[in-house]
Amino acid sequence: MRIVVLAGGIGGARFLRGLQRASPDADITVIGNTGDDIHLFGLKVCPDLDTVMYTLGGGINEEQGWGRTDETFHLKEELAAYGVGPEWFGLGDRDFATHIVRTQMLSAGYPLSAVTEALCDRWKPGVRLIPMSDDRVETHVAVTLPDSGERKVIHFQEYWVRLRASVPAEAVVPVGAEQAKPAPGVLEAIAEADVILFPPSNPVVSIGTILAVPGIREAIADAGVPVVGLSPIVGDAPVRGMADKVLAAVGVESTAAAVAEHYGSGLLDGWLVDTVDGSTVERVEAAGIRCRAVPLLMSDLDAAARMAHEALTLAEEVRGA
Ligand code: FO1
Repeated sequence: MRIVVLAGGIGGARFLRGLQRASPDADITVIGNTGDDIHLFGLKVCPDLDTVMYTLGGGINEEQGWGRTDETFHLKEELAAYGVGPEWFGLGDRDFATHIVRTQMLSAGYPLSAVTEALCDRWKPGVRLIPMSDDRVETHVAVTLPDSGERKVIHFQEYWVRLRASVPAEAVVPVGAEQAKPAPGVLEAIAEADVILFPPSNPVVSIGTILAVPGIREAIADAGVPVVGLSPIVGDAPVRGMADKVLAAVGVESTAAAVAEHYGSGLLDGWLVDTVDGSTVERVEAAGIRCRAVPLLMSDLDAAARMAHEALTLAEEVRGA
């Protein structure tokens, strides 16, 4: 079975590990979000691609869900000693190697998709990881800074890591998305898929950014195969991260049903909500999206595998409908 998964960072990567367990023979293609990418110290950092690669490749810092395990920060300390920032983004020594190799290959003219394939040759994630685009897309967030009251547009990473999403996101802009083209292989993978999954990644800055690349949303809507998503919101709050902050920016309430309606029945055929949101199944089905309430807390690999199995089961129900 050919499965295509649109993935952001931590939630998407953990779901993918469960999907591999639930469907070990599946041919999985991951379309990775690159809107979180940031250029630091002259290097291109791709947080969501690296989180998928490290998580499935066995190198992830498990508690954090990002960065490498057994990490040290000598390079970061030395840069700080020279007064070279930013200090708020925790790049570790092992992680720096990934960004150096990536930047070296990009400078040599390789597209990000080829670079990602090369990096995955080492990590062997067991999926095909393709960036949503080879073109530069960087999510920025409009905020009113707490101390000065100044209104500013800042990089998503500054909003998420330095400000800890502590102020409302007044607008979320995937800069460059309109001009971006799907990376080679993205549209082909969608066209050849037997099922397409939206894992519990951030619906605005992760999955929303991938869908903002012209051609991708249309390809999924026209794929003619079941498209099933899992709610990242459980009991009106995001399981992890700051989905509620950015959902507000796009006028979507932080509920499992509102996220399904946000994606729309033109895109989604099926939607899994957590058992605590069982009462919302009716509202989602009224939106033309088949809905089931199942446990959605990805507390461990077995839980993630059960969720993946539920998503694939719902996809077959949708296909048979
Ligand atoms: N997240 C943090 O909360 N603090 C950090 O210092 C941090 C550093 C970091 C370095 C490399 C990387 O690939 C990811 C990093 N992240 C950090 C996570 C990152 O902000 C998020 O994983 C995604 O951008 C959102 O999913």
